[in-house]
Amino acid sequence: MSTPVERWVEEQERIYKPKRVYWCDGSEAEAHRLMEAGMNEEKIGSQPVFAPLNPTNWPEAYLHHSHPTDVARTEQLTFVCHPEKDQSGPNNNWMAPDKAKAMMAKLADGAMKGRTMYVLPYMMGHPDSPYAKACLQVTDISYVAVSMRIMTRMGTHVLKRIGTSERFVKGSHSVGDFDPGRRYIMHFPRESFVWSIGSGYGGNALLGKKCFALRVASYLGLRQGWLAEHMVVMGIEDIKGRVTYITAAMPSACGKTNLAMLQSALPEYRVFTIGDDIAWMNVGPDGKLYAINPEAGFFGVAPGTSMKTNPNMIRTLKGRNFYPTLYTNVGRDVDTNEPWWEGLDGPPPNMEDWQGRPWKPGSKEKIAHPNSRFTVSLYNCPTLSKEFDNPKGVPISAILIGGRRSHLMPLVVEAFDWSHGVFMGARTGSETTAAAAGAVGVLRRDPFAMLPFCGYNMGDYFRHWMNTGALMRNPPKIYAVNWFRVDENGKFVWPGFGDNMRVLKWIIDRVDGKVGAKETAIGLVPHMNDFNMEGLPIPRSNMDKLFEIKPPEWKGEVKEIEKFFDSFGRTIPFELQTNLEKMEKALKI
Ligand code: OXD
Ligand code: MN
Repeated sequence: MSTPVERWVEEQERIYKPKRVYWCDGSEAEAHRLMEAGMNEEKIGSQPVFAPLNPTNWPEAYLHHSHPTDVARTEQLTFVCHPEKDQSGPNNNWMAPDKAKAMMAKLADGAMKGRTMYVLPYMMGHPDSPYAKACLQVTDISYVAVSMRIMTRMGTHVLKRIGTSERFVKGSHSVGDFDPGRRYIMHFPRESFVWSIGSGYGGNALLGKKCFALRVASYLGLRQGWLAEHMVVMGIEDIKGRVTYITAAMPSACGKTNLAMLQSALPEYRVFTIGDDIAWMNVGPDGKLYAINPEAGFFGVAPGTSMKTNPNMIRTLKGRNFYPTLYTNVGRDVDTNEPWWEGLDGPPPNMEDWQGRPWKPGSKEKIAHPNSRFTVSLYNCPTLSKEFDNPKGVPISAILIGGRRSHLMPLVVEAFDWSHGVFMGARTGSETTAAAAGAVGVLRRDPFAMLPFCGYNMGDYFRHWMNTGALMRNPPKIYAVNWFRVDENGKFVWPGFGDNMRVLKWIIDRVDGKVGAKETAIGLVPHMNDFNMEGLPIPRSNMDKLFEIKPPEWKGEVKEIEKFFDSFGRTIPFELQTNLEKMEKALKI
């Protein structure tokens, strides 16, 4: 008798008709074989899937060029298929599940002819964690198989854990012919099933990440009473060795990875990394909120990463523990065969761009794609927390919610209470980045940085956040943060990076009840003499600019928030409306 896992894989084989089926065991020897296949057998267009980079400075490093039309998440081709449109909400594209499956079956029919179908058994979360989930993905490209081995805990042990159970998470993936017209990422949250065709890009193809650990898991969290969030998880140790754990939600390409492994500008603090992208948060038996990072790797944005901005990431990339590290759509120094991206250092004279084309010095074209990425194991990270593998997770004292706002939003604001914090999360706006296809720099509402990742109606999601607060004896404090305010000349006012520790210090002091705060119409802000400005390279007047609240500017914002909340109709919790009205009154606008 075959098991449900075997039967599902046989069904996938019947659909895709691959030349052969290969079950991955997650071993390092196998990773070497997959890299060989990617260098010698598989191609994207005329280029091999992987090319080795200079291992002297960049150990175990390989370059991957994606298909040029396949460089970011494609939100317009991403669907969440609940039985009713209203269950997916205005925040998602929707198609009836049967219709979506029929369409995908046509695209999938024979799509793996002449190719290998890799079967990937993997865990999201530590296998011993009560919060972990056992998953299976099929794919037809070594890039995805190797990336999943870095990003998750992959191996035969997962098959043993699933055994004869029907309850495993299913991901069906084929790159198809990379035709954007035949590219869809379809989610069926009620069946814990994702079907993705036509893209090899991380967020569309590594199905454990955005597709399962956020879209499908957020829906599981709604049903089971927990939260799947687009958040950093980190510990901050003070000089006495006491660690405060926090999570932080920020939209894609807004500095989550830099924050997760920040090198503190204040010598009395050290940061320990648990995760840079996804947090699963459960209320523990003691009534506190605990977070795990379900992933095991970083899929980070390369441009802007340097010894100056994120030295710990450069150390991670140059670490030697876990094979291999992948570089996708970065540039290449032709003389030294090293990876290169904007912001790393001055451009070497002889470069190839992200598509492998010679780059002419002086050209205005980017060398690395703005959304070029590295894929590297968290176990390489020198700041990895010793709690990373703790199955229980870490207790969370504060939740930060960030956006990229060049105006209006102060550097940091504390919520009056949980309900006000949920309001702050729900109303968050952010200027768009290159992590998703489409225009960059356009302001859109991105509540809790989850707009592209919430696997159900966001009105119900806000209600779920409200309810989760009520389950806790002492819920974490909630903060809105914004590192991106600019001055009259368009220059960032706040230095960011290691200096963000100053904001974190104030938050820790607040959590510990050591300092007071100033009440404003939009929340609590620091008294400047409680805010550590020692050695800060900006004048006090600029600090005032960072906390300035200009009621006339807020008028438009309030209108926008109102419109946004209205778009959810009856599902929007009344508490959000009440908080909005209170804020409007307090601003006297
Ligand atoms: C990511 C994203 O890749 O948010 O993490 O796009
Ligand atoms: Mn992300």
